Amino acid sequence: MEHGAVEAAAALLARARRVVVFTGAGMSAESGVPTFRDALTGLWHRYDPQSLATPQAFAADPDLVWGWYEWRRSAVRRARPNAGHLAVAAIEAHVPQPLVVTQNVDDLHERAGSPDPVHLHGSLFAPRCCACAHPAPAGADADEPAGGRRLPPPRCVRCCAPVRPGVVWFGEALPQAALDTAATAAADCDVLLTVGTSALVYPAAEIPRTAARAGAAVVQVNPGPTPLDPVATLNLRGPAAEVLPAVVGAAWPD
Ligand code: BJW
Ligand code: ZN
Repeated sequence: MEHGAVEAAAALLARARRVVVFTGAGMSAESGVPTFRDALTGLWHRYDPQSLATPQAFAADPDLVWGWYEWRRSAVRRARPNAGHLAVAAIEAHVPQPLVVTQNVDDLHERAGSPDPVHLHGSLFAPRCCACAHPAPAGADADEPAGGRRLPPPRCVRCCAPVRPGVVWFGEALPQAALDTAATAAADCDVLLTVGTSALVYPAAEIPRTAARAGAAVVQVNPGPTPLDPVATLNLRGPAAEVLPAVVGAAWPD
Protein backbone atom coordinates (compact mmCIF):
# COMPACT_ATOMS: atom_id res chain seq x y z
CA MET A 1 0.00 0.00 0.00
CA GLU A 2 1.49 3.29 -1.11
CA HIS A 3 1.74 5.87 1.69
CA GLY A 4 1.36 8.86 -0.66
CA ALA A 5 -1.88 7.53 -2.12
CA VAL A 6 -3.31 6.91 1.36
CA GLU A 7 -2.47 10.48 2.38
CA ALA A 8 -3.97 11.84 -0.84
CA ALA A 9 -7.19 9.85 -0.34
CA ALA A 10 -7.36 11.00 3.28
CA ALA A 11 -7.00 14.65 2.21
CA LEU A 12 -9.81 14.28 -0.34
CA LEU A 13 -12.14 12.71 2.24
CA ALA A 14 -11.29 15.13 5.04
CA ARG A 15 -12.38 18.14 2.99
CA ALA A 16 -15.34 16.51 1.21
CA ARG A 17 -18.95 17.30 2.06
CA ARG A 18 -20.74 14.67 0.02
CA VAL A 19 -19.18 11.23 -0.13
CA VAL A 20 -20.55 8.05 -1.69
CA VAL A 21 -18.96 4.79 -0.56
CA PHE A 22 -19.70 2.14 -3.20
CA THR A 23 -18.93 -1.41 -2.12
CA GLY A 24 -18.75 -4.89 -3.60
CA ALA A 25 -17.99 -8.41 -2.45
CA GLY A 26 -14.30 -7.65 -1.75
CA MET A 27 -15.49 -5.49 1.14
CA SER A 28 -16.63 -8.63 2.99
CA ALA A 29 -13.86 -10.96 1.78
CA GLU A 30 -11.83 -10.52 4.95
CA SER A 31 -14.93 -11.42 6.98
CA GLY A 32 -14.77 -14.82 5.28
CA VAL A 33 -17.65 -14.16 2.86
CA PRO A 34 -16.53 -15.33 -0.59
CA THR A 35 -16.51 -12.96 -3.58
CA PHE A 36 -18.01 -14.01 -6.91
CA ARG A 37 -15.29 -13.66 -9.52
CA ASP A 38 -11.97 -14.08 -7.72
CA ALA A 39 -10.01 -16.98 -9.19
CA LEU A 40 -10.22 -20.13 -7.00
CA THR A 41 -12.03 -18.49 -4.05
CA GLY A 42 -14.95 -16.83 -5.89
CA LEU A 43 -18.41 -18.41 -5.81
CA TRP A 44 -18.62 -18.48 -9.61
CA HIS A 45 -15.44 -20.58 -9.66
CA ARG A 46 -17.31 -23.41 -7.91
CA TYR A 47 -20.96 -22.73 -8.77
CA ASP A 48 -22.69 -21.93 -12.06
CA PRO A 49 -24.45 -18.54 -11.91
CA GLN A 50 -26.94 -19.59 -14.62
CA SER A 51 -28.10 -22.52 -12.45
CA LEU A 52 -28.36 -20.52 -9.23
CA ALA A 53 -28.70 -16.77 -9.74
CA THR A 54 -31.41 -16.35 -12.36
CA PRO A 55 -35.23 -16.41 -12.16
CA GLN A 56 -35.17 -19.31 -14.63
CA ALA A 57 -32.96 -21.32 -12.27
CA PHE A 58 -35.40 -20.80 -9.38
CA ALA A 59 -38.37 -21.78 -11.57
CA ALA A 60 -36.57 -24.92 -12.76
CA ASP A 61 -35.21 -26.10 -9.41
CA PRO A 62 -36.43 -24.07 -6.41
CA ASP A 63 -35.03 -26.54 -3.86
CA LEU A 64 -31.51 -26.28 -5.28
CA VAL A 65 -31.57 -22.49 -5.39
CA TRP A 66 -33.24 -22.03 -1.97
CA GLY A 67 -30.78 -24.48 -0.34
CA TRP A 68 -27.81 -22.63 -1.81
CA TYR A 69 -29.03 -19.24 -0.56
CA GLU A 70 -29.86 -20.64 2.89
CA TRP A 71 -26.31 -21.97 3.08
CA ARG A 72 -24.93 -18.54 2.18
CA ARG A 73 -27.29 -16.80 4.61
CA SER A 74 -26.18 -18.99 7.49
CA ALA A 75 -22.50 -18.37 6.60
CA VAL A 76 -23.10 -14.61 6.64
CA ARG A 77 -24.88 -14.91 9.99
CA ARG A 78 -21.72 -16.45 11.42
CA ALA A 79 -19.41 -13.84 9.82
CA ARG A 80 -18.39 -10.63 11.60
CA PRO A 81 -17.82 -7.16 10.12
CA ASN A 82 -14.13 -6.50 9.45
CA ALA A 83 -11.98 -3.42 10.00
CA GLY A 84 -12.96 -2.17 6.55
CA HIS A 85 -16.69 -2.13 7.40
CA LEU A 86 -15.86 -0.28 10.63
CA ALA A 87 -13.78 2.25 8.69
CA VAL A 88 -16.72 2.87 6.33
CA ALA A 89 -18.95 3.54 9.35
CA ALA A 90 -16.28 5.94 10.65
CA ILE A 91 -16.27 7.81 7.32
CA GLU A 92 -20.04 8.14 7.62
CA ALA A 93 -19.66 9.55 11.13
CA HIS A 94 -17.13 12.20 10.01
CA VAL A 95 -18.49 13.37 6.66
CA PRO A 96 -21.41 15.86 6.50
CA GLN A 97 -23.38 14.04 3.78
CA PRO A 98 -22.36 10.41 3.40
CA LEU A 99 -24.13 7.59 1.56
CA VAL A 100 -23.12 3.93 1.52
CA VAL A 101 -24.25 2.10 -1.61
CA THR A 102 -23.58 -1.62 -1.61
CA GLN A 103 -23.98 -4.40 -4.13
CA ASN A 104 -23.61 -6.86 -1.26
CA VAL A 105 -26.49 -8.97 -0.04
CA ASP A 106 -24.96 -9.42 3.43
CA ASP A 107 -25.72 -7.22 6.47
CA LEU A 108 -22.14 -6.50 7.53
CA HIS A 109 -22.30 -2.74 6.88
CA GLU A 110 -25.34 -2.51 9.16
CA ARG A 111 -23.66 -4.59 11.84
CA ALA A 112 -20.55 -2.37 11.65
CA GLY A 113 -22.71 0.68 12.41
CA SER A 114 -23.65 2.04 8.98
CA PRO A 115 -27.22 3.17 9.66
CA ASP A 116 -28.90 2.82 6.27
CA PRO A 117 -26.83 1.42 3.41
CA VAL A 118 -28.55 1.31 0.03
CA HIS A 119 -28.68 -2.31 -1.17
CA LEU A 120 -28.66 -2.34 -4.97
CA HIS A 121 -28.82 -6.15 -5.24
CA GLY A 122 -31.20 -6.85 -2.38
CA SER A 123 -30.54 -8.82 0.78
CA LEU A 124 -30.19 -12.40 1.96
CA PHE A 125 -32.41 -11.40 4.88
CA ALA A 126 -35.47 -10.21 2.96
CA PRO A 127 -37.12 -13.25 1.35
CA ARG A 128 -40.44 -12.69 -0.38
CA CYS A 129 -43.12 -14.57 -2.25
CA CYS A 130 -42.11 -15.27 -5.84
CA ALA A 131 -45.69 -14.68 -7.02
CA CYS A 132 -47.19 -11.87 -4.90
CA ALA A 133 -43.99 -10.39 -3.36
CA HIS A 134 -45.42 -10.64 0.17
CA PRO A 135 -42.45 -10.51 2.57
CA ALA A 136 -41.57 -13.74 4.35
CA PRO A 137 -39.59 -14.11 7.57
CA ALA A 138 -35.90 -14.99 7.20
CA GLY A 139 -35.92 -18.21 9.18
CA ALA A 140 -33.66 -18.96 12.13
CA ASP A 141 -30.61 -21.12 11.46
CA ALA A 142 -31.32 -24.14 13.58
CA ASP A 143 -28.76 -26.13 11.70
CA GLU A 144 -26.09 -25.35 9.18
CA PRO A 145 -27.22 -26.17 5.65
CA ALA A 146 -24.41 -27.72 3.63
CA GLY A 147 -23.17 -26.13 0.40
CA GLY A 148 -25.03 -28.32 -2.02
CA ARG A 149 -28.00 -29.37 0.09
CA ARG A 150 -31.38 -29.00 -1.52
CA LEU A 151 -34.03 -27.42 0.64
CA PRO A 152 -37.65 -26.81 -0.33
CA PRO A 153 -38.54 -23.13 0.01
CA PRO A 154 -41.27 -22.18 2.47
CA ARG A 155 -44.69 -21.27 1.10
CA CYS A 156 -46.18 -17.79 1.06
CA VAL A 157 -48.72 -17.33 3.87
CA ARG A 158 -50.88 -15.27 1.53
CA CYS A 159 -50.94 -17.20 -1.75
CA CYS A 160 -49.04 -20.43 -1.11
CA ALA A 161 -46.49 -19.86 -3.89
CA PRO A 162 -42.82 -20.60 -3.09
CA VAL A 163 -40.84 -17.98 -1.19
CA ARG A 164 -37.70 -16.75 -3.01
CA PRO A 165 -34.50 -15.06 -1.82
CA GLY A 166 -34.79 -11.27 -1.75
CA VAL A 167 -31.78 -10.74 -4.00
CA VAL A 168 -31.50 -9.37 -7.55
CA TRP A 169 -30.73 -12.09 -10.05
CA PHE A 170 -29.29 -11.70 -13.54
CA GLY A 171 -31.88 -10.31 -15.91
CA GLU A 172 -33.94 -8.74 -13.12
CA ALA A 173 -34.43 -5.03 -12.56
CA LEU A 174 -32.71 -3.45 -9.58
CA PRO A 175 -35.00 -1.88 -6.94
CA GLN A 176 -35.84 1.44 -8.56
CA ALA A 177 -35.76 3.60 -5.41
CA ALA A 178 -32.33 2.25 -4.43
CA LEU A 179 -30.93 2.81 -7.92
CA ASP A 180 -32.36 6.34 -8.08
CA THR A 181 -30.93 7.24 -4.65
CA ALA A 182 -27.52 5.90 -5.62
CA ALA A 183 -27.44 7.56 -9.05
CA THR A 184 -28.57 10.93 -7.67
CA ALA A 185 -25.95 10.87 -4.91
CA ALA A 186 -23.23 9.81 -7.36
CA ALA A 187 -24.08 12.67 -9.69
CA ASP A 188 -23.73 15.16 -6.85
CA CYS A 189 -20.83 14.01 -4.65
CA ASP A 190 -17.34 15.36 -4.06
CA VAL A 191 -15.72 11.97 -3.59
CA LEU A 192 -16.81 8.48 -4.59
CA LEU A 193 -14.91 5.74 -2.79
CA THR A 194 -15.27 2.40 -4.58
CA VAL A 195 -14.22 -0.64 -2.56
CA GLY A 196 -13.87 -4.29 -3.49
CA THR A 197 -15.86 -4.50 -6.68
CA SER A 198 -14.89 -5.86 -10.08
CA ALA A 199 -17.24 -3.22 -11.57
CA LEU A 200 -18.38 -5.70 -14.21
CA VAL A 201 -22.08 -5.95 -13.36
CA TYR A 202 -24.45 -3.32 -14.70
CA PRO A 203 -26.28 -1.08 -14.00
CA ALA A 204 -24.48 -0.94 -10.60
CA ALA A 205 -21.09 -0.45 -12.29
CA GLU A 206 -22.44 2.78 -13.76
CA ILE A 207 -22.48 4.43 -10.28
CA PRO A 208 -18.74 5.25 -10.02
CA ARG A 209 -18.70 6.23 -13.68
CA THR A 210 -21.59 8.65 -13.07
CA ALA A 211 -19.60 10.27 -10.26
CA ALA A 212 -16.49 10.58 -12.43
CA ARG A 213 -18.48 12.17 -15.28
CA ALA A 214 -19.96 14.67 -12.82
CA GLY A 215 -16.46 15.73 -11.75
CA ALA A 216 -16.12 13.89 -8.44
CA ALA A 217 -12.81 12.41 -7.34
CA VAL A 218 -13.03 8.62 -7.60
CA VAL A 219 -10.88 6.72 -5.10
CA GLN A 220 -10.62 2.98 -5.68
CA VAL A 221 -9.58 0.36 -3.09
CA ASN A 222 -8.88 -3.06 -4.59
CA PRO A 223 -5.94 -5.48 -4.46
CA GLY A 224 -6.19 -6.02 -8.21
CA PRO A 225 -6.89 -4.08 -11.39
CA THR A 226 -10.45 -3.37 -12.54
CA PRO A 227 -12.05 -1.58 -15.47
CA LEU A 228 -12.36 1.45 -13.17
CA ASP A 229 -8.58 1.96 -12.98
CA PRO A 230 -8.55 4.57 -15.75
CA VAL A 231 -11.64 6.28 -14.29
CA ALA A 232 -10.17 6.55 -10.77
CA THR A 233 -8.33 9.62 -9.55
CA LEU A 234 -6.49 7.40 -7.05
CA ASN A 235 -5.97 3.64 -7.06
CA LEU A 236 -5.16 2.19 -3.64
CA ARG A 237 -3.97 -1.36 -4.22
CA GLY A 238 -4.65 -3.51 -1.20
CA PRO A 239 -7.28 -5.26 0.90
CA ALA A 240 -10.14 -3.18 2.27
CA ALA A 241 -9.54 -4.14 5.91
CA GLU A 242 -6.00 -2.72 5.70
CA VAL A 243 -6.36 0.22 3.35
CA LEU A 244 -9.57 1.76 4.72
CA PRO A 245 -8.46 2.01 8.38
CA ALA A 246 -5.21 3.59 7.19
CA VAL A 247 -7.13 6.17 5.15
CA VAL A 248 -9.51 6.95 8.03
CA GLY A 249 -6.60 7.22 10.48
CA ALA A 250 -4.85 9.70 8.19
CA ALA A 251 -8.02 11.71 7.46
CA TRP A 252 -9.16 12.11 11.05
CA PRO A 253 -6.26 11.49 13.43
CA ASP A 254 -7.40 11.55 17.04
C1 BJW B 1 -11.06 -7.23 -2.69
C2 BJW B 1 -10.63 -8.04 -1.64
C3 BJW B 1 -10.33 -7.40 -0.44
C4 BJW B 1 -11.00 -9.30 -3.33
N1 BJW B 1 -10.47 -6.06 -0.32
N2 BJW B 1 -11.19 -5.91 -2.55
C5 BJW B 1 -23.59 -7.67 -21.32
C6 BJW B 1 -23.06 -6.40 -21.13
C7 BJW B 1 -23.54 -5.57 -20.13
C8 BJW B 1 -24.54 -6.00 -19.29
C9 BJW B 1 -25.06 -7.26 -19.47
C10 BJW B 1 -24.60 -8.08 -20.48
N3 BJW B 1 -25.27 -9.25 -20.39
C11 BJW B 1 -26.13 -9.19 -19.35
C12 BJW B 1 -26.02 -7.98 -18.79
C13 BJW B 1 -26.76 -7.49 -17.64
C14 BJW B 1 -26.25 -8.05 -16.34
C15 BJW B 1 -24.75 -7.85 -16.25
O1 BJW B 1 -24.26 -6.80 -15.91
N4 BJW B 1 -23.99 -8.88 -16.56
C16 BJW B 1 -22.54 -8.78 -16.61
C17 BJW B 1 -21.94 -9.86 -15.73
C18 BJW B 1 -22.11 -8.88 -18.05
N5 BJW B 1 -26.95 -7.33 -15.30
C19 BJW B 1 -28.14 -7.71 -14.88
O2 BJW B 1 -28.70 -8.70 -15.28
C20 BJW B 1 -28.79 -6.80 -13.86
N6 BJW B 1 -30.11 -6.50 -14.25
C21 BJW B 1 -30.40 -5.86 -15.38
O3 BJW B 1 -29.55 -5.47 -16.16
O4 BJW B 1 -31.74 -5.69 -15.58
C22 BJW B 1 -32.21 -5.12 -16.78
C23 BJW B 1 -33.72 -5.04 -16.64
C24 BJW B 1 -34.33 -3.82 -16.64
C25 BJW B 1 -35.72 -3.75 -16.50
C26 BJW B 1 -36.46 -4.91 -16.35
C27 BJW B 1 -35.83 -6.13 -16.31
C28 BJW B 1 -34.44 -6.21 -16.47
C29 BJW B 1 -28.90 -7.52 -12.52
C30 BJW B 1 -27.58 -7.85 -11.95
C31 BJW B 1 -27.76 -8.63 -10.66
C32 BJW B 1 -26.43 -9.12 -10.11
N7 BJW B 1 -26.68 -10.10 -9.13
C33 BJW B 1 -25.54 -10.67 -8.41
C34 BJW B 1 -26.04 -11.82 -7.53
C35 BJW B 1 -26.83 -11.29 -6.35
C36 BJW B 1 -27.42 -12.40 -5.55
C37 BJW B 1 -26.37 -13.28 -4.94
O5 BJW B 1 -25.62 -12.82 -4.08
O6 BJW B 1 -26.33 -14.45 -5.30
O7 BJW B 1 -24.91 -9.65 -7.62
S1 BJW B 1 -24.22 -11.24 -9.46
C38 BJW B 1 -22.92 -10.76 -8.37
O8 BJW B 1 -22.13 -9.74 -9.02
C39 BJW B 1 -23.60 -10.07 -7.17
C40 BJW B 1 -22.71 -8.89 -6.96
O9 BJW B 1 -23.38 -7.87 -6.24
C41 BJW B 1 -22.32 -8.49 -8.35
C42 BJW B 1 -21.06 -7.67 -8.42
O10 BJW B 1 -19.96 -8.41 -7.99
P1 BJW B 1 -18.82 -7.72 -7.12
O11 BJW B 1 -19.37 -7.28 -5.83
O12 BJW B 1 -18.10 -6.72 -7.92
O13 BJW B 1 -17.88 -8.99 -6.80
P2 BJW B 1 -16.74 -9.66 -7.72
O14 BJW B 1 -16.50 -11.01 -7.18
O15 BJW B 1 -17.05 -9.53 -9.16
O16 BJW B 1 -15.46 -8.74 -7.45
C43 BJW B 1 -14.83 -8.72 -6.19
C44 BJW B 1 -13.73 -7.69 -6.21
O17 BJW B 1 -13.19 -7.60 -4.92
C45 BJW B 1 -12.56 -8.04 -7.16
O18 BJW B 1 -12.24 -6.91 -7.95
C46 BJW B 1 -11.40 -8.38 -6.20
O19 BJW B 1 -10.14 -7.99 -6.71
C47 BJW B 1 -11.78 -7.56 -5.00
N8 BJW B 1 -11.27 -8.06 -3.70
N9 BJW B 1 -10.57 -9.33 -2.03
C48 BJW B 1 -10.88 -5.36 -1.36
N10 BJW B 1 -9.87 -8.12 0.67
ZN1 ZN C 1 -47.63 -14.87 -2.25
